[in-house]
Amino acid sequence: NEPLVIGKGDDLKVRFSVPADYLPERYKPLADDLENRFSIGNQNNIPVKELASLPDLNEAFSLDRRGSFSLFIPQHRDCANNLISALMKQPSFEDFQSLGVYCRDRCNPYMYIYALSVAILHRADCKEIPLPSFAEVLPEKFMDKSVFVRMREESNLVEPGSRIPLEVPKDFSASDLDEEHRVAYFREDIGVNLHHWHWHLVYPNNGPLNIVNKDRRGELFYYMHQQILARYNTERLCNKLKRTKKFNNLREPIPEAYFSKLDAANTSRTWPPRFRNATLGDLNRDKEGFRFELSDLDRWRDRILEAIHTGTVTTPKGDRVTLDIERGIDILGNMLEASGLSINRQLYGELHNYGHLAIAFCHDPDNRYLEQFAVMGDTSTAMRDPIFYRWHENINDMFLVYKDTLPGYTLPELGFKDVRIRNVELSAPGIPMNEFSTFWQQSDVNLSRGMDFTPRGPIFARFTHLQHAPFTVKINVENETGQRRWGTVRIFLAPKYDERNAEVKFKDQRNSFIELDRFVVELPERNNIIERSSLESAVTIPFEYTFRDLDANRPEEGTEAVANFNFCGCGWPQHMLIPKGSPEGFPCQLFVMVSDYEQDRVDSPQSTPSCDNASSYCGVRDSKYPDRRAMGFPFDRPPRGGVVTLAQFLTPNMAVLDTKIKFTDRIVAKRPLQANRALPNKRQ
Ligand code: CUO
Repeated sequence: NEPLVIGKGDDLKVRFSVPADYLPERYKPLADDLENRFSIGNQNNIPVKELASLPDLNEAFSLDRRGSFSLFIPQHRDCANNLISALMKQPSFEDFQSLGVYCRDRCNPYMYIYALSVAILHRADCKEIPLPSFAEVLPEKFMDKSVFVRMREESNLVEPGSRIPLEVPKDFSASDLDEEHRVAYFREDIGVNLHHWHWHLVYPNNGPLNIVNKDRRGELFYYMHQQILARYNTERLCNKLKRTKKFNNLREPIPEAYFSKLDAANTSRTWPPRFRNATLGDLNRDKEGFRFELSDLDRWRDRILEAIHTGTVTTPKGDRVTLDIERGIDILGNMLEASGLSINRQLYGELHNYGHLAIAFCHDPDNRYLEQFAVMGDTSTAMRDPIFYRWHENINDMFLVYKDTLPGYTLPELGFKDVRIRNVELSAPGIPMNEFSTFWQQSDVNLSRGMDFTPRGPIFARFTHLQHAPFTVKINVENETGQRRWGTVRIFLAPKYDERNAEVKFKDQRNSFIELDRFVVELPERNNIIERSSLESAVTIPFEYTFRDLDANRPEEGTEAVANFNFCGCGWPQHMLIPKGSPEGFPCQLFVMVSDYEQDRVDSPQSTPSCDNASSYCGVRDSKYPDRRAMGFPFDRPPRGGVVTLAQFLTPNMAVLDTKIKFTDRIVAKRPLQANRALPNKRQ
């Protein structure tokens, strides 16, 4: 461990000059020696101011430095919130930096990185500080532990520059004997897991109110996770698996096993696995300071369903609040999660978070084996496990029960007077019209920043991940109003057939549409041709944000791209935009709609939107969610009376294109490392 240097890995070539009093007691006698040993020349030393008075951080420091950290555990959250509040309150950037340096060697490192990241994302004076990729800071949470042993060997024997990338096998966590493994490429994708970690950083479930209370936060919790499920289920169908089944009977054995092969370097333990047919038990974890029974979860679920069926929730004072069309889903999202904005945590409990814990501790519910939680307990690893989707299906199902109580959208709500879509085309160079093309690609991630070892210098892990050929959607929109109009284009994709090879019924299909893009267009002419590249999608972050070399890809200081870099860590990875498809071509329906921007516009002035890169799943920093419609519109509510098929659902401003996703089962693209690649400065 290097007490003095922030940013492991000497390729960063900066260090903080730490006031001697900041060193932990253990290292104080070594101050001079450490100063000499880690000195790297004057020009890269960052002087750290000594704070006149330090805030009370006893709670933050009480969390075991060599233990684990979970956002789902209330006590851990309280510790993190103590640190977040202190970091947020620092009056100047220098004070903030100073406190960050002071805390680094006194805190649990997982909690520290979380709290520091939240603070950097939310402090006005940190907008231009890019967060390093979390997969580089803590690679142990994203890849097979065997890679680290190989890495040490390679680094010890071979000079930087001559080292070869260490290939991480695609099938490291299981074999095809386990049929769930067919979708492991999705569950274990680095970008997918980074997105989930980042989403929960941008939308912390608890903490200072000014951080938690964001526009339509609860609704976005519902929508982002609903979209993950829709995507996962499409991947399952592509791989001839049934859609995932909700896990709602908590006493039922869980047939899906999971062995992550991840390492927990900080605790020197491996992540506990879950064996086949494991069952949950009542939790009594004195170590983490919580206990609850499975019957508590059942009771909360019943109360939530009762609230949905009666259309009202009860506040702690006993008042009834209606779950109306405007706010209902937002109230429910915060209540089910539960976030600090829950309308009544006493009554409705903490269903989603405690479900994560019940599953994550099922191997040791009362701590008799002194085991820590499994991957379901951590937002950066939870999506690896098949049970994540089954648990979230259960949560999502309750949201759907609510949505089904709402009336279908009327024709005027769906329509756009005198505006119609004439034609939609999908094209990609070298690929048959109206087809998506998917394949495997290899990309590299620099591991050296996340590792404490010498000799230093870059060393890369090479991953095989899904990729698709970039494509363009061309839409011909006719505007017969005789006036310049504005519209919002909404593009979705859904499987055409279900697991029995029968055409999906619209009542099911509407829940399986995955959003591909949403953007505003001007319709000045009678006949308008709109061409939109998949690289501009409002759902995704650019490829370079996932697989990036921090230094090579760092945007230039002072550019807009710098401000975009952070919040934009949140966003669906571009390489996972299109599901895998199948070698014979997986039939899908591409849905395109142009809605009336007058009905979509968000009125509040957008204060200099900094990151609006992936606004569909992540919102826009410091701004309202940029679309007034319910998230998932027009598929979030049941269809209007009499509508049974997708064709019947369509109004003239919508169109459907039958497409196929054709998958080539080989590594088609290898992406060599490139220095100084410019980051696309993508706007919504
Ligand atoms: Cu994102 Cu369950 O909420 O993990």
